[in-house]
Amino acid sequence: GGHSAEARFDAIVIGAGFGGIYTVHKLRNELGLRVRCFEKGDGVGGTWHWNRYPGAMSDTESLVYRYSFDRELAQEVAWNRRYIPQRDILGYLQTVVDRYDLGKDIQLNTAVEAAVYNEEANLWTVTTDGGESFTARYLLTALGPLSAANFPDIKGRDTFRGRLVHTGSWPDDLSIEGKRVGLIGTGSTGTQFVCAASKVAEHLTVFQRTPQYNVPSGNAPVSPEYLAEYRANYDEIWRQVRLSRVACGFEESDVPAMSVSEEERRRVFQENWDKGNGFRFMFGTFSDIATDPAANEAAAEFIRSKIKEIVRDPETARKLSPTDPYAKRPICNEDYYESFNRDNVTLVSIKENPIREITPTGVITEDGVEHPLDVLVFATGFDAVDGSYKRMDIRGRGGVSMNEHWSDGPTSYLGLAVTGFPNMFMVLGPNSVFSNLPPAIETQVEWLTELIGAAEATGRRSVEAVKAAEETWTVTCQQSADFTLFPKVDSWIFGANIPGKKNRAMFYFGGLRSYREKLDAVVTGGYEGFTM
Ligand code: FAD
Ligand code: NA7
Repeated sequence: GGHSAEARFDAIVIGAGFGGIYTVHKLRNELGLRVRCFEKGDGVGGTWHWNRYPGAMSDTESLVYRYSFDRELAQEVAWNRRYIPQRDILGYLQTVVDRYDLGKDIQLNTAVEAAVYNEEANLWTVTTDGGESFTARYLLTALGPLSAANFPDIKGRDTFRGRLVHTGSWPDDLSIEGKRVGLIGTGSTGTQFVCAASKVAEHLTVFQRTPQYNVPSGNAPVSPEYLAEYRANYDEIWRQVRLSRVACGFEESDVPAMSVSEEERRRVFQENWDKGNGFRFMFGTFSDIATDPAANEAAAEFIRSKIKEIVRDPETARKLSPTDPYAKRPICNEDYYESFNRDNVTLVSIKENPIREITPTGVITEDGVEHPLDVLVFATGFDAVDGSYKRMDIRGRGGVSMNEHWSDGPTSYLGLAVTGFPNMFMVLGPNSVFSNLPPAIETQVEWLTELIGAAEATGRRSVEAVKAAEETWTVTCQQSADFTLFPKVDSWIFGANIPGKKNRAMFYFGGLRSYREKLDAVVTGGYEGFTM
């Protein structure tokens, strides 16, 4: 430990998910820097290391839920369904780590507790939970936007004598087969869990606070021809992704919903319902589902009509039907609504009938009913975007802490850098682009690699975001959010899921293409908004 020569690096990377893995590769293998990556988990993979709950999978398609940088790997790897399950995403990321020999520079089982900038030495000092410290000129945080679990302290929570787990740290030894399972939370995670658990649990009780709009994912086997076509059209597919808004690999619509007849609207909704995928339903049907109230209500009404059609019990169908706008990150599943037709699945609306308390043997609701359980699953989401930052002590120039700097909510310049924190760069920091994330991660890591390469080549000691640039980007992101209906509903995208958290934009809603154009313009302008 301490400041010995061997503890000194050119760059320290924190986190070994999609973001951190690629960052280590680029900085070490391309720029030739001495890099050390710290990961608190006992394996690489980030999200896909931690989220091992039954049913865990990506809900953006396999085709684009991967790196694009390695075309040769794309010729070799195969997948057999439209969506990749957790185990296979993890395997894919492990393959990338092995292929580029990154493992030797990734120190697992190591949580970084503090990172402090020393202005005189122009070095970051990082301290770990093992009491070691390391220094580096550059600090790259790839902590993950959805890595800090939200584990609400519901009354009686810690008295439960069965297994109580959060989906974001699912233990390998837990099987729910033949068990009485309770589930709190019906977001993307909870609904995936329902589809899987309903088929194996003896009984599944779903405690739903707010229903969400679900559409079919259209998951199905992919043919060898499909993969061959992917490989043959590789460049074109990824070019389209980078020139699109949500980067999901389909063409976004430019037709406003109200510009066509009601009959045509229903036809388009049905066609996309049949194709499957949440982002496709929101952005591939019409151009303005996320922005125009009438268009949004048309899509919402279509989904509600499907719930009525699918769910046999009218009371259950009513409880499952959202009434607020369709304006959260769109989710999709294999057979979510169908699951409620099973005899072993019960829906409890805890908005109408709240949880009174968790007991050693189950959950008691306000109506006095006791729901006996062997396993209680919290699919209650994450303290998103800045959650993992807040759990660390990060100090920039003058000892100012990141938590102080972000006391009004997290801000950044371009999702990448923060004023007062020189040579610290974030991957998927606050106000990064809202899209399918691997292409956003590649965009940022490639851009940062160029920036660091330029700083190294010209002998710049430090790179820092200018205050005015950070303020302008913050306003740009808020405006981009206000242009949509998303701020009208409470979700993690705005921090509204965490009691006491400031409710504000934490993403740029202008789309990946526009985000990339902005990054290009910053370079063309001589790294406009940065002091070097
Ligand atoms: P992560 O994968 O979260 O990696 C961050 C790593 O940093 C973690 O391993 C964490 O342990 C580590 N870390 C954090 N703090 C510290 C510390 N102080 N010290 C040491 N290590 C630390 N996105 C999509 O685009 N499409 C999807 O379909 C999709 N599905 C998802 C499903 C689930 C269940 C979840 C939770 C997320 C999903 N996401 C999806 C978002 C997903 O998080 C991103 O796509 C992507 O995996 C993020 O990669 P990352 O490297 O930025 O962060
Ligand atoms: P989400 O989308 O934040 O969903 C969390 C769910 O848990 C949601 O239904 C919440 O209801 C519910 N919740 C949260 N706190 C409580 C309490 N205290 N009591 C009852 N219910 C609660 O997280 P996910 O993990 O599903 O998805 C996050 C992202 O990860 C997702 O978009 C993908 O990108 C992967 P609420 O809606 O707040 O009423």
